[in-house]
Amino acid sequence: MRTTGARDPAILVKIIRVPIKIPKNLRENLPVICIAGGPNSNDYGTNRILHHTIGLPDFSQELRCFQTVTCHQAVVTNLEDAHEQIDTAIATALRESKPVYLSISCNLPGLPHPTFSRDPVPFFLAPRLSNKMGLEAAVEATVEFLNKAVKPVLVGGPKLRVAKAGKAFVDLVDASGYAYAVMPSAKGLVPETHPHFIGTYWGAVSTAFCAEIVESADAYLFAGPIFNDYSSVGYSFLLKKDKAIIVQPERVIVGNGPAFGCVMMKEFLSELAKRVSKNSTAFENYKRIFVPEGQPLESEPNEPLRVNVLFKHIQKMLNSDSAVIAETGDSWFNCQKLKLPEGCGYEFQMQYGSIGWSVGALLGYAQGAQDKRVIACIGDGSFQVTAQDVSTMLRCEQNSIIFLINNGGYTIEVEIHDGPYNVIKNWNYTGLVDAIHNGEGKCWTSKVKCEEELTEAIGTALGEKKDCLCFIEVIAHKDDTSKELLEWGSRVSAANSRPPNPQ
Ligand SMILES: Cc1ncc(C[n+]2csc(CCOP(=O)(O)OP(=O)(O)O)c2C)c(N)n1
Ligand SMILES: *[C@@H]1O[C@H](CO)[C@@H](O)[C@H](O)[C@H]1NC(C)=O
Ligand SMILES: *[C@@H]1O[C@H](CO)[C@@H](O)[C@H](O)[C@H]1NC(C)=O
Ligand SMILES: [Mg+2]
Repeated sequence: MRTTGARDPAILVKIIRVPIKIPKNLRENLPVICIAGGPNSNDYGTNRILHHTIGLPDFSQELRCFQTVTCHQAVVTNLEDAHEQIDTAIATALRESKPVYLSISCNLPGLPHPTFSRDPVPFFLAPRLSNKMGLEAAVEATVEFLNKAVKPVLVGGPKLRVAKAGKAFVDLVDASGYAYAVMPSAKGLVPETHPHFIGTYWGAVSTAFCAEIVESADAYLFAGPIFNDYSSVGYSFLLKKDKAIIVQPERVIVGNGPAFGCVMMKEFLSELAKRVSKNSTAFENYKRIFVPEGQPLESEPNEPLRVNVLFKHIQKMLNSDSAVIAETGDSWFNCQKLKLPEGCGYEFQMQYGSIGWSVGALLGYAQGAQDKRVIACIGDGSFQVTAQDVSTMLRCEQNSIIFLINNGGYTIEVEIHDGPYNVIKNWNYTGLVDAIHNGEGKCWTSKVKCEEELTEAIGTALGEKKDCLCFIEVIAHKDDTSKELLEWGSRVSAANSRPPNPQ
């Protein structure tokens, strides 16, 4: 690391010169380094009241906010320990794969210091290894459990990513011959083109025939799951703990017990692949009963565009050079049903589930994955929260395709708990993006109301305007939703509105 000559806190990011591979992912367990410009070093220890505070002579409030959402915080107020503090923060972020907070007094970055005099040596962090005996015992117990099952299945969860175990999971699929499914928040982490893939396991809103096979299995191994009220569809999963093997990044639990700590998921799945016996019963059952989903009904000429028709067309746009970003809202469900070609990226955020996430996520993803044309599906309500990020996309010359689904409000919320607050102020979304574009940079917008207009707009976005940021505002009926949202909304609503227990 080395300091730059600039004092602007924005320039602080440049002091991080250690080669960090920015992961092309936006999900849980990310080593994000948040760098903030802090008060002038001479102000610490005084009783002064500074700007960007709540008006008390206390500079710790921001730090305390970040303490709850980062795994490490460093406040650099002098050059003597700056190098060590910055190193420790970066190493902790990488080792824990979690965000860290780094505040640096705004008068320090411009100054030279001998600790920063040499170019940094690339980081090397030793990988965490399993306790060999624990690993052996966990594999032994799991093999015994799985090898006596009649129709076992595998389910991939979102923590496959932090465990870097996606490939080990597929190796286990190949070795075992089991059918495998993916949890909604893990979509994109395992291939969907593998013959044994049976779809998204999401309880009552799973893809066709997937929940039936998973929930009727007599043994299921979940690799890196996060079970919350959303992923479990209002706690309506029909799973039994005594049939489950839960593999977390560093831990394995077999049925109701035993549990094994200090076992790394990747090593565990690889060892398991060597020892498990083949059993394709669940997969064969799936193949036997499977009936493909129908196609949406053909549109009449000029018929108002239906959401199922929109997603039929988005499906056709996908290839190995694409990625899909799915915003909170009905897009969660519609995008979840897309069949991802090999190599097609996929991101969504159902754990925190904040609306407006996808606009910034699209900006960052497109910047990190310049070999991909990123397609974002964003609801009108979500877009209103973070629309201004489009400006930075244009400045960075990104050529993503945004489908802005204008259904006039918070449709997902309508299905959970309705009220007049779910209708939002309509904007001229193409007009807004045109105003941001303002004739500078490459941008193309279109408003579509029927399938003919959609087909034409997609043709233009993929053809003539392939170098432009393409913004397609799709006008949809306020009640036009996926069927999965209706089912999920009713169940989540029931879970949210459980009455208080009697005291
Ligand atoms: C920051 C934040 N505020 C509020 C919510 C509650 N919320 C969840 S989804 C949603 C509406 C999303 O509307 P839109 O983007 O138009 O999607 P639609 O369901 O209409 O497709 C709201 C308000 C939230 N998740 N995050
Ligand atoms: C699966 O395992 C069951 C129970 O051990 C066994 O009876 C069956 O033959 C196996 N099926 C296949 C296809 O391997
Ligand atoms: C919305 O914006 C577009 C172009 O940016 C403009 O042509 C159109 O007239 C606007 N619509 C309304 C209703 O003002
Ligand atoms: Mg909406």
